[in-house]
Amino acid sequence: MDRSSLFNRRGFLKKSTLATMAGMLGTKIAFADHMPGGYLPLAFRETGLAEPNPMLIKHKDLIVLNDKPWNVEPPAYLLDDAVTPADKMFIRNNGLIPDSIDVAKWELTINGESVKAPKTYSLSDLKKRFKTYTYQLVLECAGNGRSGYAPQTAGNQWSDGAVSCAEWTGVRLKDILADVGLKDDAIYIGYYGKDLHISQDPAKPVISRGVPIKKALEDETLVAWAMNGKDIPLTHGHPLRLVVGGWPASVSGKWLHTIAVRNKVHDGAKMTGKSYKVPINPVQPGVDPPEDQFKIIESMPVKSLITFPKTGATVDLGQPITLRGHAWAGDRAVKTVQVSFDFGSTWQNTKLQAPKNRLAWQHWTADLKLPQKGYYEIWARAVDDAGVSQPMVMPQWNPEGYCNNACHRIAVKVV
Ligand SMILES: Nc1nc2c(c(=O)[nH]1)N[C@H]1C(S)=C(S)[C@@H](COP(=O)(O)O)O[C@H]1N2
Ligand SMILES: [Mo]
Repeated sequence: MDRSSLFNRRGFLKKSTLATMAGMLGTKIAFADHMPGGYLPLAFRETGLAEPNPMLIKHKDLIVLNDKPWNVEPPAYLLDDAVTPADKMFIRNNGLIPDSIDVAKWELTINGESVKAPKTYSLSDLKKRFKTYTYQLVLECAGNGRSGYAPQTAGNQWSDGAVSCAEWTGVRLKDILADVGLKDDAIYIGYYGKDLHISQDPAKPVISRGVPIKKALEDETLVAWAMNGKDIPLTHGHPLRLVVGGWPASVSGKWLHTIAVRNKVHDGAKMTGKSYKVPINPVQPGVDPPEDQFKIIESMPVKSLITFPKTGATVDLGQPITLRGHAWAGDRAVKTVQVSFDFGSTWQNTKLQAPKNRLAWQHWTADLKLPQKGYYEIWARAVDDAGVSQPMVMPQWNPEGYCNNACHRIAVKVV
């Protein structure tokens, strides 16, 4: 990590760095103006990451794919919790975290061609005027699993960790939109967040995506101010975030300040071109068709993770192990999860729980007895309630490397 981006020319922590640190600590640094030049507070040295890392109070085992902007993922075994805690949650930023956030002055504006009249709410308006709901929602980056595609595609080379299921609290977008009043021609919404383009040019948009009005009006689509019962962490969208479970997490806009209700498909940054799109017709790996032959990714495909044990575990012969993991299927529910330890020749059922609520992930466990000494791969395969299964090795290749829902595997040794 480049220290010069944290310190100003005189060698003191930049105001923006201090604001970020305060956000991470949940409180201001007292006597910050007394800190010596070049000094980095202890709390930001003990993250265990190779370099001091002020953006993240994150588990030391997280893997940094990129620090400009921050893209960070947990290895699969860190996703073992039923509800993903903040310190183990992946980060996908397209730009720079906003510099200064004044929660007292934060507003949400609803505008666009298809509102009867634009309307603006303060955070306390939102909390007072609408009923509050809490849901566990799966947010998976559409690029999760990209590193598994051959030939390799451009973009962050995520393994399997760009997915989370946290508990989000806020108000229903549909209640806000009912209060604003929509015209009959409303077909899409688009969000705008306060993050800065990597060039620091405020005129350049970072990301502004959206969903069809039908998805926007679902009960579980939230405008949220809390995650896991606390203020949303700065990196994950503090103080306000759109949360749309089951779809590419790129539609869940962080640092939310505006939602536009559109009379056409939203055309914000990363809605156009080939971003978050896949070819309408399957292509041969390596073939990149023209733009007009792509469609926008909507519900994410069925997928599962093995979160216990971790790859590299050693088991004594005859000792049973209980595997654990989660499974999810975009807008659908998961019907079954099976596991195999013989490269998919035979499969055994797991115990699969119902989701806490629609669009939450489902937990599964399986008791396994590995029959002889040696190296094993354990594979997990989920099937959704429409009968669609995870592919064993690789799904349909696509030029941007999205939606890789191939079976997750772990390697263990029996000794
Ligand atoms: N404002 C804003 N919202 C954003 C992004 C962003 O860069 N800026 N990234 C999106 C993408 S691509 C993903 S995958 C998720 C990541 O959410 P997380 O960092 O909280 O895990 O946020 C989405 N919302
Ligand atoms: Mo993403």
